Amino acid sequence: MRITHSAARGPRALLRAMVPLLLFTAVAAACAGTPPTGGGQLAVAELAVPTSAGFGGGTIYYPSQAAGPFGAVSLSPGFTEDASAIQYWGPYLASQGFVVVIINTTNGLIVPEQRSAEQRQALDYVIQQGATSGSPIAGKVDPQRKAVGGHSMGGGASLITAEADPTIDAVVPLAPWNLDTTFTDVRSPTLILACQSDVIAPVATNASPFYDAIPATTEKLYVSVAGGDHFCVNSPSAGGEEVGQTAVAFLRRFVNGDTSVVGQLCGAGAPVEGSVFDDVRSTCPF
Ligand code: 9J3
Repeated sequence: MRITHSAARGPRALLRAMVPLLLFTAVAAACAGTPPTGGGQLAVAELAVPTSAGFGGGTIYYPSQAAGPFGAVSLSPGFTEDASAIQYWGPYLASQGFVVVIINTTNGLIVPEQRSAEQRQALDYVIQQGATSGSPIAGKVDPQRKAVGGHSMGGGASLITAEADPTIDAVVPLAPWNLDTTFTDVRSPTLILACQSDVIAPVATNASPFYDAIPATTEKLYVSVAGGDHFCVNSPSAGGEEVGQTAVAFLRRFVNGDTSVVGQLCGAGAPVEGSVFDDVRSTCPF
């Protein structure tokens, strides 16, 4: 879309518009980041999701020994990425007591609106599997506790999902990207994990205006990783362990209704601007 628009303004504009895409292609291979440290205590198993499920398939990560039920989290990768780009979030969150599906999209080139539709199908799939006797996750999914997130266009998709489905309990966009910044209809608590030096989805035209557009009556938290590139939050600890810890606390607070973690989000234990984060904003206390 951006490229078509720019083409009308001439070749130089087209070239400028393509720079993020070229940068993206150059670094996409390394985008999963490093395996995280500091996960939870629960043993985790994986369940492969076939493409016949309706979206592009993917993987469900779930607590294998603990009974649950747990909240469901549906995560979408970004433009040209597949599930592997954000794979470390799966076992990390599952070890903390969530059933997480990380999807492949039917096509790596689809736009955020389409990623939102596929992410919602995946959320429904997880809930349906949780209600299916014989499924490895039978009884492990609470259909009333739902969160969405995703990287880049997948992060934009998660905000679109929240606008369409107010029963979503929490939204966690990772370095989100979308052409339209006016997310004024988001009513679900939102944690935006941003990357200060992202040149593919610059915070000034993406994460920051998204945060500002979400009404102040919606609980929200914005943390930006100092010096982070577009892939700085593809893994829960790539940008520092505080990234994963903040996401877990936010999901516990708003998916599980666990107020014992608010001290990690607001007040003395809240994320602070310093060596890890360059920008922290919130509607605290919540
Ligand atoms: O999902 C993404 O990484 C979006 C990056 C982007 O700017 O795509 C433009 C074609």
